[in-house]
Parts: sequence; structure tokens; C-alpha cells
Amino acid sequence: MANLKFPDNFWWGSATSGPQSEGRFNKKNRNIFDYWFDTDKKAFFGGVGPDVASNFYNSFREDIKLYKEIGLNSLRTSIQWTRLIKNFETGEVDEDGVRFYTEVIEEFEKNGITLVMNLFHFDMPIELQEKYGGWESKHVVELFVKYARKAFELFGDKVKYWTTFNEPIVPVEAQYMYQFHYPLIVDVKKAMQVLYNTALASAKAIEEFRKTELLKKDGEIGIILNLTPSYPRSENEEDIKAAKISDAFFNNSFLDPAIYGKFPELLIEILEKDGALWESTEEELKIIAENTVDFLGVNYYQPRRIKARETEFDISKNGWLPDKYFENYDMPGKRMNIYRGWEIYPQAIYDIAKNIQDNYKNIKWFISENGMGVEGEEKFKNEEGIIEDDYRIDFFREHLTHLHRAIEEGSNCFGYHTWTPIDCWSWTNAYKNRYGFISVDLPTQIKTIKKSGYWIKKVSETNEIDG
Ligand code: BGP
Repeated sequence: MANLKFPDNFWWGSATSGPQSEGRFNKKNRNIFDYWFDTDKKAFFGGVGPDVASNFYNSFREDIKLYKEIGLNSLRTSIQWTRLIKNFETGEVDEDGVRFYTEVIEEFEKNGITLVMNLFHFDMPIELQEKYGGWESKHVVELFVKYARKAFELFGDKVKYWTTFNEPIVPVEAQYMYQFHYPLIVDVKKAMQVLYNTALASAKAIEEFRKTELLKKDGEIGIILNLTPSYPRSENEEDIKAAKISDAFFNNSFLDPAIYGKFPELLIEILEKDGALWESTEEELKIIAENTVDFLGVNYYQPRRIKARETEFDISKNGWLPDKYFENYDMPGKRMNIYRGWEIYPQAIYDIAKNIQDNYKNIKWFISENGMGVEGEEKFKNEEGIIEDDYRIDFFREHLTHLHRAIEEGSNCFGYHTWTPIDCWSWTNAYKNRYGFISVDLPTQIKTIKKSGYWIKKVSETNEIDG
């Protein structure tokens, strides 16, 4: 088969986040995960918390060297709100935090790696969660904007690409609906207010960004969304409607405000009917309308398979959930990543690209996460101690083949970032599933390039894959 060439200057990179890579070293404030771990270690796989993560705080120079060694030309990480800011109310910074991020940014620059800096990756300061209910509160929106402004002022002359949020739907789902992140509650009113408030926070941070001098320096700001296209079980009208509702909740709820500055009508209609619509003001809606993104990051892991409900949804048992309007469909024969329990469906990358091209202004975008988490990778080590992760290489190659087809057809995609450069700590799953191009041994923290690391190096250098 012929090799598939990608556009010039294509981003070949990878993504991580502050809380998942840095470790808590020298951090003066705690986020919800730090707090949760301190109070309930059992909630985390193997009792492993965010204390050390992959030690980026101490080893960032070596880590960035490794990124370079495997050919990454771009990388995304995040600032931890709880590291940069000392006093959330006043926005006073922690000088150690400022020094750390300044050095990190300089190190990326020195190594010629384009940095995408994200501002929020699930890591609400516990103080704001306990005092105000985190994103439930519009005061917290203001405090986030204050923090964002500080970050822009401090680092805006060095960082060109910014994103406001990573996967903002996840806190809505995880904290307020499906109970997998602290405070583990089910409350639709709060969940929907959180959804709205984070969309507002993103728009306000974008407004702040554009108010600063940064635009003159060619700075760009976007958002990172996890898109999980909903495929209906059949062409049957009821199934199609169910899939549309699923998309309205999980995908378009943030995609529409990011690109069009307004929320999906279908979502508003349902929430109004169920008395669960958020509280908004005209002024806020105007800010959302006027501050859409410059570019989009798309995290893609798996699709949703949806069917119309066949059984009655029991609100008294489950609380109000979007699942009231659809059921997940266990499609026979679907391909699975058995380790993570997620479906593998590379074709969806093409569908996402076409959706952006046809329905979302063909805005410029990149894959900001795509990856395969595998448990027990040790068993794939060869005699030289290198993990031979051919399954991961195949996974990337397949996804890239579909992405390439979409680009050939005019999709405005400028890059591909995997999750993640170096195996990192992952929320409640801790180190259960490994995703990196580079393995990390625990507790020694010895880092070794996997076979996929050598593969991406070649891809990045040649700007093509063997299709
Ligand atoms: C994404 C998150 C990442 C990372 C990744 C892998 O949704 O943005 O932070 O965790 O998923 O997920 P997991 O570690 O749960 O397998």
C-alpha cells in the first residue's frame, strides 16, 4: 500500500495534564483529587494517588528531552490552578508555581516543541468546591477568569496556543451524574448549571484573552472537547431520535457554544420541559455568543451506540439522567479494547472530521487525544526491556488512515496528538491502563521508550504513515 502523506507543518504530538504528570511536589493548594485521595485512598486503583504521578515536577527537563527524542513537534499540558494561584479570591500567584511553569515553557521553547497550554483539566480546587460548589457557582466562574488572566499575562508572550478546558462535559458527567469523580452526586439541576457555567467560563476566558495584548502577538485560543459520536442502532425513527438526544447532551452541548456561541435547541427544549434548565442572563448569553473559539481540539476514544429506550427509566432509583431518553446499545460484534473496556471504531474519526467540515464551519482543528490504554504491558517487554506495543501502533495507524481520508476531502485538520507521551497517572484508574510512547516503571520512575515511540519518531520525521 502507498504511504499516506500529511499536510506540511502537521502537528505530531501528544498530550498530558498538570495533575496527571507533575505530582504534588511543592504545591500549596489541593484540588478535588488531592483531597479525595487524602481522605479515601481506596477510591483509587491500587491505592495510588496524584502525589508523584510521573514526576514531571522534578524531571521535566529529562522528560521534554525524551519528547524530542521521539520526534514530537508539539505537546499539550495544563497549568494547575492549585499550583499557579495561591489565593483564589484575589488571584495572588504562588511564586514557586510561576517559576516552575516559566521554566517548563522555556524548556519547550529550547527544544523547539510547540506547546499548547490548557487551563483546566478536571482539577477544581477543593476550597472552591467545598465553599461554593465549584462550577455550580458563578462566583467560581469569575475566579477562573481571574486565574486565566494571570496565566495569559505571565506566559502569553511565550505560549502561542491556549485552550480553556479539556473535556468540560466530564465534570458534568463524573461529578454530578454518573458518580465517578468527587463529590459523586446525582443532581440534574446542578449538573446542567455546571454545564452552562463552564461554557460561560470558557467564553469569558476567551474574552479576557482577546482583551489582553496577546492577539497582537498572534496568540490563539480554543477548547478541547471529547467527541463521542452517537450511532443509532437502526434507521428506525425512534433510534435516530434517541441518538440525536444523546449527541445533544454529550457532544453538541459544548460544540455548539464553542463554534456558534449558542446551545443546541434540542437540549434546551428537553431541559425546559423537565424543569432542569440552567439559570442564565442576557448579558452572559451575549458573552457566549461573542466569544467563540479560534480552533478546536478533539479527543476521540470511542463512539456511543444508542437505541430508543426499551425499558422504563426509573428516576426514583437512578435520579434524573439523560438516559431517560435513550439506552446504550450493546452492538453485537463490536471491536473492543478489552483492557479499558472501550470500543475501537477508527471510522468515527472520519465522521467527526466530516461533521466539523459540513456543520461546524470547517473550523481548523486537531486531534488532541487518541489512544489505547493497556493493562499489564510489562508482559510485552522484549529482552532489551522495550515494550513491543504493536497493538498501539496498529491502533494509531488505523485512526490516522481515516483522518487522512478526511483531510484529502478538505477537512481542516492540522495535527494529531495521542494520549500520552509518558505513561501517566489517570484519576481513579491511576496507573491501571498505560497509554504512553514511553513507559514508566514504578516506583523507580525509570522511563523507557516503547516500540510505538520509535514508530512515531519516523512518522513525524517523514510526515507520513504506511497506510
Ligand atoms: C481522557 C482524559 C485524560 C485521560 C484519558 C484516558 O478522557 O482527558 O485525562 O485520563 O482520557 O482515560 P483513562 O485513563 O480513564 O483510561
